Amino acid sequence: MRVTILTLFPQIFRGFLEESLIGKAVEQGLLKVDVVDIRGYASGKHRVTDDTPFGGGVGMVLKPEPVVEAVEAHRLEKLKGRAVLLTPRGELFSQPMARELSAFQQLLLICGRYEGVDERVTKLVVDQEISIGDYVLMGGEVAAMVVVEAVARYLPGVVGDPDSVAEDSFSSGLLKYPQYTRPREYRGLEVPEALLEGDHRKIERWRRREALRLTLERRPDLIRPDRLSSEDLEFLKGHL
Ligand code: 6GU
Repeated sequence: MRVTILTLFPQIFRGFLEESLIGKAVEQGLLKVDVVDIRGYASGKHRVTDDTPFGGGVGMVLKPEPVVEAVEAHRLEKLKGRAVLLTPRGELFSQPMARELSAFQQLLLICGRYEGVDERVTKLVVDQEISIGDYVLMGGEVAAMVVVEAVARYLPGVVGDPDSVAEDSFSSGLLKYPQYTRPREYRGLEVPEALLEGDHRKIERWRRREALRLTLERRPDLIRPDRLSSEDLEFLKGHL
């Protein structure tokens, strides 16, 4: 997959693209990332990228020409691509969306800034608008990183063990069970017995129940009774 990030602040992405699993994926060529400075597509001596809003009001609006021209210059016609604008008014990002986006050969991520982006950018070149949650960020850059991480986990070879993608919170529809590693006792806190005996059925049962308990407590909105076994439902009844 090729990811093309369009931003006024390309430096924000430096450490992100070099470190950890994203850095490795880029190094191994599993993921190709270009960070494009929108200012490079602005005209005039001062390469101005923003202007005051028609109709008045606070703040500045990202001008249409540099954004549209940057998209047009970097959209690869031979690749099946999707142009995404990161904006708080977008559709709420989710695990299914991450999986869908992982099927495209090119993702163009346009980072909004200021009080908004001229609406003609959306009309001319944007396929989809995405928000990462109900809060306001100063720009789309952090949101673009969120999308890159969530999508990259679905690309073959990026996450060492494909089971860890399948088992995650949300893929199963439940929050993930608690994890423990050595030592068996730390500051008086013991690892639960069920995990120590090597009895795999017992371990699975404990994990399933902990996942159900956590999900009921913190995210009851995620619980879909039609996707639960009769044993799951029986266990949940005992916790209502
Ligand atoms: Cl994608 N952009 C901005 N500026 N704020 C956000 C967001 C995006 N998602 C949530 N808040």
